[in-house]
This record gives sequence, structure tokens and C-alpha cells, in this order.
Amino acid sequence: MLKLWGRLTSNRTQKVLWTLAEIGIDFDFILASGVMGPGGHVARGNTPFGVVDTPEYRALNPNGRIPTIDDDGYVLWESNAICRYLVMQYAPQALYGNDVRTFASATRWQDFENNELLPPQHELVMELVRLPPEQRSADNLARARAAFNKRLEIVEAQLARTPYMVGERFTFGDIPIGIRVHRWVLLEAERPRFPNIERWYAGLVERPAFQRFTADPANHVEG
Ligand SMILES: N[C@@H](CCC(=O)N[C@@H](CS)C(=O)NCC(=O)O)C(=O)O
Repeated sequence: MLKLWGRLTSNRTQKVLWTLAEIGIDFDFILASGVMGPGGHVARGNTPFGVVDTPEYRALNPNGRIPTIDDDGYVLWESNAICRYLVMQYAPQALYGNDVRTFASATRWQDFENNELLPPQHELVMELVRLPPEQRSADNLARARAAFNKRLEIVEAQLARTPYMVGERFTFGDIPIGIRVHRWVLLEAERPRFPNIERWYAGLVERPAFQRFTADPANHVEG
């Protein structure tokens, strides 16, 4: 059976969990982390899940990071590469219409999420949730918020043109952006209005695969 190492609160692990839920295959989930464990972040005195520093895990993933998969002896790390592998191997029709251009466009949104949305949102999570209050900075928070909202204008413009990030149907390109938007909704009580993002997000939260691992706020905004 496919094995996945990670933790529910990791946004990169979340991409893989949501993808696996869309595909609908069974897997073993092995909790692993150097910085988080039951109860939250080590900064709050919690013991990490561990595993990531063991020689066995480093042999699978020399970065000592999560997620990693082992699919019947085929080992892969880097969350977006894992998602691409899983959709090509198990659900090309369902998750990109088995079409090369749809596939490439979906990977474009994976890259956009990783390069543009993730860095400012990481700052937002640190400033709003994870850092001890005395280490937080109002300037950093304002900068991160402005940068994130600016990138969302690009998502809004795409969703004004197409119902989903890539055309008429849900694809794996919706998953990473969907996770960012879900976190943003949970983190920020006051948000600028993006009507097309709101319409698209309302559809995503209805998906059983989203509800399975991704919906729970505890996996996103608790530190
Ligand atoms: N580019 C890598 C980054 C992996 C990464 O930084 N993962 C974080 C969790 S989202 C991690 O390993 N954090 C340390 C830990 O939990 O031990 C990927 O997308 O898989």
C-alpha cells in the first residue's frame, strides 16, 4: 500500500492528502515532523513527531522534510512532484482530462502557488499564529498581508475568465491554490472582496475530497 510521511498541519502534506482523497486510493499515513507534534509547534513546548531525522527516513528523503511517498518501492519527495506523479499514475482523466496542455496549465498554478502565494502566507501564519506574541511584528504582518492580497488579484482575474483555475473543470491545479485560499479565509476575518474567488471556493468546500483532510481549521491555523 502507498505510504505517505507528513503531518496534517503541513500545507505541503495537505496538497498530497487532498490529491489522494480526489483519487480515492487507500494509503498509510505516517506522522513525521521535526518541528510539530501532538499539541502543536515545538516553540510551545511540544515534542515533535520525529522520524525525519532518522537514517531510514533520510535515505528516502535527504532533505529530512515532509511530505515523502513510497508507492510500492517508488520513492518521491517534493510535494508538487508527488501530486503530479499521483495524478498521472492514478487519475489522468479525472484530474486533468488526460490532456497535455491542461496538465501543463495545472502545473503552472502549482508553481505560482509555491513561488508567489506560499512565501507571504507563511509570513502571515507566523505573525498571526505561530510566533510567540513578543516576537511578532506589525510591519511584517502588514507587508505579508499586502503581498498576499496582491497575488490573489491574479487568481481572481483567472477565475473571472474560467470557472476553475484551468478551464471548465476541476483539475489538480485547483488544489494548491484552494489550500492557500482556505488558510486565508481561516486566518483573516476581514478580507478584500474577490467575488470570483468566493464563488470558486464555495464550490471547493463542497467537495468530499476537500472535506476529508483539508477542511478542518485545526490543520491550518493552530500553531
Ligand atoms: N519544497 C518542499 C518543501 C518541504 C517542506 O519544507 N516541508 C515542511 C512542511 S510544509 C517541513 O518539512 N517542515 C519541517 C518539519 O515539519 O519537520 C516540498 O514542497 O515538499
